[in-house]
Amino acid sequence: MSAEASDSTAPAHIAAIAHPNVAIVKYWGKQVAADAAARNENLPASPSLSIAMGALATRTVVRAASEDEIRINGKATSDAKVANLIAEMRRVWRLPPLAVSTCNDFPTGAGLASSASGFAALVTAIDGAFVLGLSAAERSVWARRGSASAARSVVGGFAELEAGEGGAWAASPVLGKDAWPLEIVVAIVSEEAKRVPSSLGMERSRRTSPFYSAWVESTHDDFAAARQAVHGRDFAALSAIAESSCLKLHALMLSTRPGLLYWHAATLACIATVRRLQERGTQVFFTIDAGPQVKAVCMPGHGDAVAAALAATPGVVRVLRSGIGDGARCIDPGAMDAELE
Ligand code: 2P0
Repeated sequence: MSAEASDSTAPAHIAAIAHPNVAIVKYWGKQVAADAAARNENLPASPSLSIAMGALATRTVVRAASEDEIRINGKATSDAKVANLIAEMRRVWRLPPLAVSTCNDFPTGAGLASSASGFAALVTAIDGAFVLGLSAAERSVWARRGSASAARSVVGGFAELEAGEGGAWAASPVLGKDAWPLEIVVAIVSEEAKRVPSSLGMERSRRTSPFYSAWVESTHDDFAAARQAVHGRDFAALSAIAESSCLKLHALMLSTRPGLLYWHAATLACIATVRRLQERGTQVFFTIDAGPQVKAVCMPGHGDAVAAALAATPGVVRVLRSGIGDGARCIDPGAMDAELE
């Protein structure tokens, strides 16, 4: 990529698809930025590891237009993070005004990582539309600038995000999606968007929680152990690390001032359900991100029992089931047009 803005010519329009991801080892906190340029890099304070949910998707179409326009789920919106990322890309490429239209087939802003799939799809669509020729690692870096978890959705499968050579942060694959076909059952307990967005919440944790430095430090160890468990397909080890990282994150959130409490009563009921399943020998573990939904990750063959038990848990609105998904990629825009009509 050159520092000089370079001309980019576009075909009519391009669509891309990306999947949200479930963090197994969580990211919550950014490196302290010395200036605006460093702030735009959006560098995490600690590494993270995730699995993509192939049955949930964001689809995004990008077109050259007379002025910038962003539509999310059919509604025109002004999204500062999207505008900021496009502005950053324009410092490198001479992009025309863009019409961006993005649709999620799952609840938006409710702890299901819609910003992860959203920025992964956006960067992939812009790369495709303007033939920028970016590698997956470069798209991951651009997506990270929008939302750090989006770096992992570019890669898909089992993905890790950590500091690379010279402190550059791009996600990379740990295992492909077919190498260990785990299933994810998502218990939706509320479809409402969260009140405190993640970026704001994590900055508040950094500033106010007495546990923040222990969180960052211990996450490096969790990350190394999780990566080893994934490489070894060791479900018991991965379960222990994932539940611990999840509960530690929520303890950090609770110790933030004012406290961040994303759980609902039904969230706790779902944890109790997963615990009961585990006592009966079902191979499953729970994890929860910045929202009330519970994601139950299970070994192949255990999904039916987990989905039935979570669907019967009081307060659960519905359950979604997913296998592990691919990374972000361009798709036929015709299919997308039909969906958006
Ligand atoms: C994660 N979360 O690792 C953690 C777990 C939520 C809980 O990444 O500020 O939307 O845009 O980089 O990626 C949510 O935060 O935050 C998140 P920004 P992002 O998936």
